[in-house]
Amino acid sequence: MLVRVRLAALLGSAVLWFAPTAFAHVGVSSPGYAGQNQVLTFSIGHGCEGADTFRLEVTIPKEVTSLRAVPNVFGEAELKKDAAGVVTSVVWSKSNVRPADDQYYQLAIRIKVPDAPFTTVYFPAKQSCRAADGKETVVDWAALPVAGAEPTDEEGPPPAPALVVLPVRTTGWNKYTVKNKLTDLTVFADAQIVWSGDAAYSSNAATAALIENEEGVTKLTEIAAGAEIWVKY
Ligand SMILES: [Cu+2]
Repeated sequence: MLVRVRLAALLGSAVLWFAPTAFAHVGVSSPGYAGQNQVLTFSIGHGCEGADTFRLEVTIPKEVTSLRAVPNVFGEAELKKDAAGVVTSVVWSKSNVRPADDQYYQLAIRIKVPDAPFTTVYFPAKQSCRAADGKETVVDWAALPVAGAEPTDEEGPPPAPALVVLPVRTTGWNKYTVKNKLTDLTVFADAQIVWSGDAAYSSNAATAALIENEEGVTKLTEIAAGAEIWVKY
């Protein structure tokens, strides 16, 4: 515990470091916080081989039961619903197609984030582009990760936008019980430090070096189901 206090004191003066979220293609702002009303932004990194994007259809997973679309430069969204009135997809489209792919579009929805911490929710998206000569292209951002495989960036099928759900947090220390085993600790990329017993993790290189060099502290690489952890944001 002494060790923990000492490291914590060191962290007190550390500058918060936020991981830039990579939106290479079509992605969603992540993480979400369990049970919270939150605006999710879908970013369209680029069009289709030089052609402007004129339509995006986002499939809404069953876990999301409360949703509103945010109007944007595409206008107001069309909400597709099933027989029970549940929104199954959100469609934005615009009629003015630009002659070049030179815009960065952000399209947003406000949802109640599913109350399921440490899970990932997928929003498959269909991107449609139209070139100056009228040729249309559709890209399906729908691939789900394959267990054990490295996530690919430019190769492989286009990945579905993924929302990582984390427990509600406050600045400072947060105590959680992890329900499912966690092997990817990068969900804590913007935490200063994560403790589980005498093991610690940080995505910050300087803090990670402190962890490595501190006697009696081991490097936390995964978290067992049912473990209690302390996370400092
Ligand atoms: Cu891309």
